Amino acid sequence: MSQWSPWKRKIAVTGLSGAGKTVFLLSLLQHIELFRPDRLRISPPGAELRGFKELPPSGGGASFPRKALRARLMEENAPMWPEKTRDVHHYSCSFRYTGWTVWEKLKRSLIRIGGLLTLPGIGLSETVDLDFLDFPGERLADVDIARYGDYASWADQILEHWTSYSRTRERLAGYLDLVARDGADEEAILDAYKNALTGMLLDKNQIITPSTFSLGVEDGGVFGKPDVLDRGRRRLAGLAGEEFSPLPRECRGARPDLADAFAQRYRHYREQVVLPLFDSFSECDRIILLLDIPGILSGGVGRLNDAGDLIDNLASVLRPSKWHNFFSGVENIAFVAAKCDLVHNLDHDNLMSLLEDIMRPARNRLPDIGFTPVIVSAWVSSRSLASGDGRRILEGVPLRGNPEMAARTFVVPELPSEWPADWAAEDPAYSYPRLAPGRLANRWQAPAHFGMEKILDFILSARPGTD
Ligand SMILES: Nc1nc2c(ncn2[C@@H]2O[C@H](COP(=O)(O)OP(=O)(O)OP(=O)(O)O)[C@@H](O)[C@H]2O)c(=O)[nH]1
Ligand SMILES: [Mg+2]
Repeated sequence: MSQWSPWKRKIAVTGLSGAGKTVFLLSLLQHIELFRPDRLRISPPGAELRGFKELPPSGGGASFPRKALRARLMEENAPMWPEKTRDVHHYSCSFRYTGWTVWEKLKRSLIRIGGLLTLPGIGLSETVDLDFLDFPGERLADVDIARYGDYASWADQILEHWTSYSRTRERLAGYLDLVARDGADEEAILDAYKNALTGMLLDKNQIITPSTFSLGVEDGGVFGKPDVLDRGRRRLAGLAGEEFSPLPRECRGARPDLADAFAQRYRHYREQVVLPLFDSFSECDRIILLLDIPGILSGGVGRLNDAGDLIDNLASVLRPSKWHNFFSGVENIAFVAAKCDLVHNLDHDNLMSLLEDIMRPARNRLPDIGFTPVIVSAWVSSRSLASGDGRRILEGVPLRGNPEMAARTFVVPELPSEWPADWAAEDPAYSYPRLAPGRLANRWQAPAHFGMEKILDFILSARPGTD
C-alpha cells in the first residue's frame, strides 16, 4: 500500500488520438525513475528526485503497460512506437523530492489533501505520490455527451458543430436527407449515420462520436480497412444493441418513439462509457493536455477546428478547484505542444504562439484554473540542422519504407506565427514527416527529450495563487 503523503497529485494526460500521450507518460516515468540532474534540470537548481517506487495503480482500472511499451522501444533493429491505446490505464508511483524549503513545505501542508485541510506542521514529508491516467484519445470526442445530460441538447449541439464546417456538412448531407423523409427505418438511419462518420474519419476529422464507432467498446477493435469498404456498417454507434444517432429537432418531433428510444440508449451510453472517464478528469488536480501541432498542420484545417472545439468543450466540463468544494477539482492545466522535435529549433517561438492562440478561449473561459503553456518533445527523434539559406532541415529516420533504418534529411515547413486561414490535409506547405523513434539502449536509459523538466516543475508546483 502507498504510504500516506500530503503531496499526492492526480494527473490526467489528455489529448486526441495520436497526440503523443502514451509516449509522453512513458518518457516522463523513465526520467523520474532514472533522474539525473544534468538531464532533467528541474527547479530549484540542486533539487533531486530519489527513491522512485512503482505503486499498485489507484482507480482500480487496467495498469499502464510500462514494461511492454519500453520493450518495444528497446528492439534492437527496429524500435517501435507504442501501439495506440485501447483502454483506460492508470499508473501510480512515489518518490522523494528535495526541492522544497521548510517554508514552502509549511505552505504546502496547508493545501488540501484529498478534500481535507491538513494542519500546518503535519506532512513535512517530501514524499510525492503521483497517479497518472492515460486513455484512448478517441474517447475525448464524446465530450459533448459528457456535457449534456439530455439527448436532445446533445443532438442539436453536435449537428450544429458538423454543419458549421462545409466538409463535414457535405459528409452529413445523405444522413440529414434521409431523416427528413417520412418512414425511414431505424436500421437505414443508423447506416446512413455510420456512412457519414466513415467519410469524416477518412477526412481525418477527430470529432467522431459516439467514440465506439472509431474505437469499439472496452479494449475494442479500431476502425480499419474492412470498415472503410462496408462504410462502417459493422461498427457501433453506441453500445451493442443500443445504438443511436443525433436526430434533428424536426425529426424528433415527427418521430417521438424513435427519439425516445435513442434518448434512452444515449443515457445508458453516457453512464457506462462517457461519464466514468470524464468524471475522473475532474478528480485530477492537474491536467496535461497534449496538442500535436505538426499533426494538426499535416491534417488540414478540419483538425484545427476539431482541436479548438474540443478544448473549448473540455473546458466546459472541468470542475475548477475552489474553496467551497474543499479544493477538489482541477487546479492547473499544462497546454503542451508535443513532438516539438518535428519543428525546426528556429521555429520554437512560433510554435509557442500557435499554442497560445489555441488555448486562449479555454483560458478565458476558466479564470479559476491556472494555465501553463509548454513546448515539449518527450522522445526526441530528430535533430535540427543549419541550412544557411533559411530552409528548415531536420535529420531523422523515416518511419516507413526504410528497412535498414537509415537516417536522412527532410526539409520541413517554416512554421507560421499565426494559424493559416484554410488549408487541406497533406498540403506540402504544412506537412511534417513521421519519424521512427530514437532507440532506448537498455532499461536504465531515459530518452532524449526537450522541455520535460518544465512538466515536472508544473506537477510539483503549488496551487496557483499559493506561491
Ligand atoms: N518525433 C516524435 N514523434 C512522437 C513523439 N511523441 C509521439 N510521437 C509520434 O506520435 C505517435 C502517437 O503517439 P502516442 O503516444 O501513441 O499517442 P496517443 O496520444 O497515446 O494516442 P492514442 O493512444 O491513440 O490516444 C507515435 O507513434 C509517434 O509516431 C515525440 O516526442 N517525437
Ligand atoms: Mg496512447
